[in-house]
Amino acid sequence: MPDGRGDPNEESIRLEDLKAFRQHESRCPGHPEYRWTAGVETTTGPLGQGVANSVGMAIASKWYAATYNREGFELFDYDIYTIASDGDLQEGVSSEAASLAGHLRLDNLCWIWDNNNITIEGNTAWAISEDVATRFIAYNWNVLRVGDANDVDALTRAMKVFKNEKQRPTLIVVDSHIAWGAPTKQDTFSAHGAPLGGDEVSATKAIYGWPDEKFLVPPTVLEHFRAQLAKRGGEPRKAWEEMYAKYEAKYPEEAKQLAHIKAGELPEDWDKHVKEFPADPKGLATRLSGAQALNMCAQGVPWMLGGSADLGNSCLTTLKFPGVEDFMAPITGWGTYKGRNFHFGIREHAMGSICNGMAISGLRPFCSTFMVFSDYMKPPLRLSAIMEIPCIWVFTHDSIGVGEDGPTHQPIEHLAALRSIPGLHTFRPCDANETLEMYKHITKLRHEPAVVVLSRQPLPTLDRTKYAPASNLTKGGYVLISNDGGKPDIILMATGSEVTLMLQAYELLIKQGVKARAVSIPCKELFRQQSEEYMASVLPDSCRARISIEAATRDTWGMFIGLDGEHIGMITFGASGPINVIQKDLGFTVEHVMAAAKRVMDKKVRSLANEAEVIREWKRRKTTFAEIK
Ligand SMILES: Cc1ncc(C[n+]2csc(CCOP(=O)(O)OP(=O)(O)O)c2C)c(N)n1
Ligand SMILES: [Mg+2]
Repeated sequence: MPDGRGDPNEESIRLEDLKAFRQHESRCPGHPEYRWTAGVETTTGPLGQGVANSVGMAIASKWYAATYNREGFELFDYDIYTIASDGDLQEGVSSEAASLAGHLRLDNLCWIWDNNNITIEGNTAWAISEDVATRFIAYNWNVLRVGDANDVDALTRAMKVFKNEKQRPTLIVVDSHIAWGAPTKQDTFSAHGAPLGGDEVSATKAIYGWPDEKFLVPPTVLEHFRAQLAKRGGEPRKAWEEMYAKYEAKYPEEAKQLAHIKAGELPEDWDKHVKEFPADPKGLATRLSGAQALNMCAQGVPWMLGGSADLGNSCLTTLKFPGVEDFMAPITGWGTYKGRNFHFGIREHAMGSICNGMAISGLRPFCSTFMVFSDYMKPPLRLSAIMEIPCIWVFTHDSIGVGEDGPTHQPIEHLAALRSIPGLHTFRPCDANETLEMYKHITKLRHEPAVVVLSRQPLPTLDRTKYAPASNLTKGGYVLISNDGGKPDIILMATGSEVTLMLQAYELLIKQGVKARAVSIPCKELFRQQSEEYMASVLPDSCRARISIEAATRDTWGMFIGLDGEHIGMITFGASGPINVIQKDLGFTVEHVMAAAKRVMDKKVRSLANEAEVIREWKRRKTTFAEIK
């Protein structure tokens, strides 16, 4: 989907842009950037991301073809070509992505490997000795070799073999030389990052038989290029547009969907399956209400699709409404390329990068894993924010509530990490209706990626006749309940599972005659985008006795609680055991909140020295067997 800046008919990169390579605001930045320079299809700075994105793009091509092509109307049959470097193929993410591409039999995918044996430190032989081609054969790829990058005939033959391959993705190993022709710099690692230098450039041009001029484009070259491109692209484009006009007449519903996808819009009645949750003190885990809310939204948006890294049964992100299939190679008999449920396998990193490729292709992908494993997918999370593409990242088992799975599975610092990514909106809803409002909000996003943080344990579905409506979620934070008439003695804040605890403390406080308010902040980033007036109405400056409660590190709570407030959160890793035991052990009890409330109202906030003592105590308790001996 073309989505670059400015006029689509304007030249994407002009000679002046090339001259401003790497300069501020240049269309030729250090690494090409999606939505910055028209024609750049993805942001590929971190090695491995681009090739993994290409698997998502190839998936999208297959999905569009299977979903929208009709007999006599081959609207979609496009292939994806990717130029891969040594570094791309050394990165683990490319192995995960290639493994899945081979498994899915994406015969529309062609990686062209610039096999120049050079990376930044030196020769590739210093760091890698495996037979990459054989590895790709094991991944079920068709592997071809072109022994000389300048052999255009051999390259053309390889491309033809790719076009005829109907079972597997293709890897073309192209042997090449970095800085080819440079008399002293060819095949050296210094040619990767540093300019060759004036003399070396002149000497190289002499070897090429090229005039020694800078930024020279002879008019004949320009004419040839324009004539070729117009001739090659113009006719097929016209034919395609004619076919599309007939398709539109014959299949108006499908054409309407395609128009929506292209414009980044939703179908008019996309939310017709959306239904609020009734109040329920017992409630349900937000991963469960999330499953229902995701299904309600996805049922109305046919191009919302995704899956999990083998945790679909726990994260509950499987689409379950009638007509949904698994995305599989049809030959397996387990699904089709029309499928909307994906099995990414235990390949979190590639799952993220593949979703980015799908989003760039106009689809609305979601994917899920346990929140603690979001670490495995940090690069694509970050890139979705840089590229401003609306991926939906679903992370369940969001805190110490995972109980018996213990500290390795209890995300503590992850909320802080996710919230620290500019442009990424992280949501941690407190009940079923906030979860539903969150999915409604996210479904409408066009350029913002969103993180969905969901609980494993049940949370009460709040009675919204008593508490403020969940639709306030779109403001990021709101007063759930108050008895303070605008002048609170204390403000309590919480997100997700800790909202229940906050409300218990709130009830006790008002019984004691305290003027209090309880604030739910499901999305800090959205909250911070509200007007000053709104922020001040939720968190009035007059009240500095403030408490935040979240079973995670303190991260940015300081900006809401101020110097006089206290955060009830995690300083150490969690522990293994039943959830109620752990919550008590780690201080998530109403008694603890009440004690903190008294401290902040008495202006006797706990000092940092107390935190140091908590850490010392934690270490004492973790004294190892070896040390005891
Ligand atoms: C994930 C990641 N790690 C490290 C880098 C820094 N880096 C940039 S290029 C490169 C390797 C260059 O070798 P190659 O990929 O073979 O490209 P060539 O120099 O042959 O064009 C490295 C390590 C990066 N961009 N991304
Ligand atoms: Mg190289």
